[in-house]
Amino acid sequence: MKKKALIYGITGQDGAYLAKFLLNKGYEVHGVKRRSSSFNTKRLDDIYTDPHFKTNFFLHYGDLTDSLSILKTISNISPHEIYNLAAQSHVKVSFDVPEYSANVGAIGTLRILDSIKSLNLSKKIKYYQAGSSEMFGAAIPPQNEKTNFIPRSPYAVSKLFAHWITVNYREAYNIFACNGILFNHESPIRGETFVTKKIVSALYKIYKNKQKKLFLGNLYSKRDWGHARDYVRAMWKMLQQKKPDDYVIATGTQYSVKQFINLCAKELKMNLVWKGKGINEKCYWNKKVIIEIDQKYFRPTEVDSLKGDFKKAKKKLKWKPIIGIRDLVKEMLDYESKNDK
Ligand code: NAP
Ligand code: G4F
Repeated sequence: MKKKALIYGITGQDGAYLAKFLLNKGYEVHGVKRRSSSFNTKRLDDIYTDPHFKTNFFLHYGDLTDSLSILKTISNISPHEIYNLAAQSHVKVSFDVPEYSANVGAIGTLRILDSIKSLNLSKKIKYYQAGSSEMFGAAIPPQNEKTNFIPRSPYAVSKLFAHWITVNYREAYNIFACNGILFNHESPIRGETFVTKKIVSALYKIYKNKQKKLFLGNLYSKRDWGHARDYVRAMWKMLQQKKPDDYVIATGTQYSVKQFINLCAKELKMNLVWKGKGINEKCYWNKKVIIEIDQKYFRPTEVDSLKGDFKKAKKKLKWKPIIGIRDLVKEMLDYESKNDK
């Protein structure tokens, strides 16, 4: 029998990669999209087919703040696997909309888990929870499954609730539920306001003389950046194990935001010169200032250094990342060039 998967957050970066991955594995894929005043399914254009004709891909309206829609969708579809990738996923924005971020990220997770339990589907459905390395916050790197969580944002705190409620429903109701603790992962279809996409897209435009300047916040935080294509494979692998468990997914390497900029510039053969310190630091290209610091992009509390230790995933899931940071940068730049109008 064909396996059925239900993806919350299908219109996001990871949702799009996971949907394609599961369709290639022969799954029937269902996804939940939010109603919005303009199209929000751009990332799915290449796999969407008219449901009036034969297809393995279906979209349904819903929202993680709406318990009734969650209960109805899970009951109607009765999937074998649920992947909960939905969240207000921008850390800086979570300081502006903390209650909403918690409603979706924390209580939304509870709503799905409790629907599985209430519908007596605990034995049938396997559940994946999109946890985050942000939960480690101020913990000293390298971080692994045994590292203490010291969250530094409303987003991270909401993800911690989601993490522990997933553990609790696994233990209390025997649900096959796994937490993936994923470090940053990027791609050409990364949201425009995350730092890698913002840098790649702006540097490319500056290089083509279509933009004059880029404004950024903290250049010295360090992140462990992988590729989303590698990371969705790990999500699926977690649900194929004999027992449910929690796993760190990372590359084990880290770069600062400034190093990431320099990697992009190298790929574009742009010779950058950095001058000044703190908020007065500036980056020059061809004697013109192209990058400046704007205080508004700093967070009230920052996560300075993330670097994952993924030994457990390597041993138990036989997973490791394939795409390195240089290939990630190349792929992101190629995408900008192909979509340059
Ligand atoms: P993303 O591109 O921001 O996608 C988030 C998805 O959640 C979108 O489909 C969005 O829908 C949906 N969503 C937001 N609010 C919702 C609501 N109230 N009800 C239903 N759906 C809602 O995020 P991503 O990078 O793919 O990340 C996927 C998940 O992994 C997120 O939970 C994120 O927090 C987590 N995570 C990401 C990373 C990373 O580096 N990418 C690392 C660790 C964990 P719209 O398209 O309509 O906005
Ligand atoms: O790209 P970012 O916004 O990603 P951040 O905050 O690490 O969060 C991402 O990864 C998490 C996993 O650890 C996910 F859970 C989360 O959903 C999201 O996908 O920022 C990365 C770093 C930060 O230190 C930030 O302060 O870049 C710094 N930064 C500097 N200038 C900036 C900017 N970030 C953004 N978004 N925009 C800037 O102009």
